[in-house]
Amino acid sequence: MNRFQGKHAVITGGATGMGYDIARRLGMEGASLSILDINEAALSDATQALRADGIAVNAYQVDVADPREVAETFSKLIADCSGTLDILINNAGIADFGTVETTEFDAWNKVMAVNLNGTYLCSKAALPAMKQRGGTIVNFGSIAGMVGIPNMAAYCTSKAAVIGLTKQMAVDYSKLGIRVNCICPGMIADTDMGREILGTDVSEQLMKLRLSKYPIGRFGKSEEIVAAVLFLASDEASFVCGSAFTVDGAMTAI
Ligand code: 1HS
Repeated sequence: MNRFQGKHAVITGGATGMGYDIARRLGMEGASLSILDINEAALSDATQALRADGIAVNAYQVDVADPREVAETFSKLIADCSGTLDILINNAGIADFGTVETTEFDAWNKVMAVNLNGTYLCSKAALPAMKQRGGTIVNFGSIAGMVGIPNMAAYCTSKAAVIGLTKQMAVDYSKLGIRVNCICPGMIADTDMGREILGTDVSEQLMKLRLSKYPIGRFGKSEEIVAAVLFLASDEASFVCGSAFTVDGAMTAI
């Protein structure tokens, strides 16, 4: 398939993990890329690997939680791609563990700053260029924004806010030719974040309890989220707008 021929896609957190996989799949289907990441060494490795696959890519080191850095980065990348910004994937995100009582205020603020403010700031910086010829934004919500996950107070709250922001932006921008959706993954076992969350299960019993919430009988795989993100970003999803698109093995259906 060549669904993204002639399109330019921006992926935050694009140097590693699922962000890298999304970037690579978009590139393999014809998109040119801007990958953004806080990790400079990972950006350099990712850029080399993507170019070796014949993908046109520019890389930008940025902290998505920093308003000044985001504004400067987007003004540079928009100039570099001659203003043709078609797709924004707000993938950058972090997890944190704790109840409301045990979550320190600094940790709370950091999760909000990356997951929520980062999504807001990158969208704000991309929209003026995107409005010129239409486009699409895919945010990263989570089932954790729909149901409470034990010991993840800040993460759940940040993802619920991203779902709200997604719906709000869809209302303001759909009439301008910009579709905004969010993907809401369930537990994805083969990502750094998935491993981090599963690592909090101190016993076999806790792991079984987590798994028992998944009617499909297993956790998800990164490639299953990547495929859904590409669908949302593609013209095949032309009437999908303001959606919190669950990819969760029916975890939130029961
Ligand atoms: C990482 C992704 O946002 C999903 S959080 C899922 C936690 S649980 O369902 O395994 O408890």
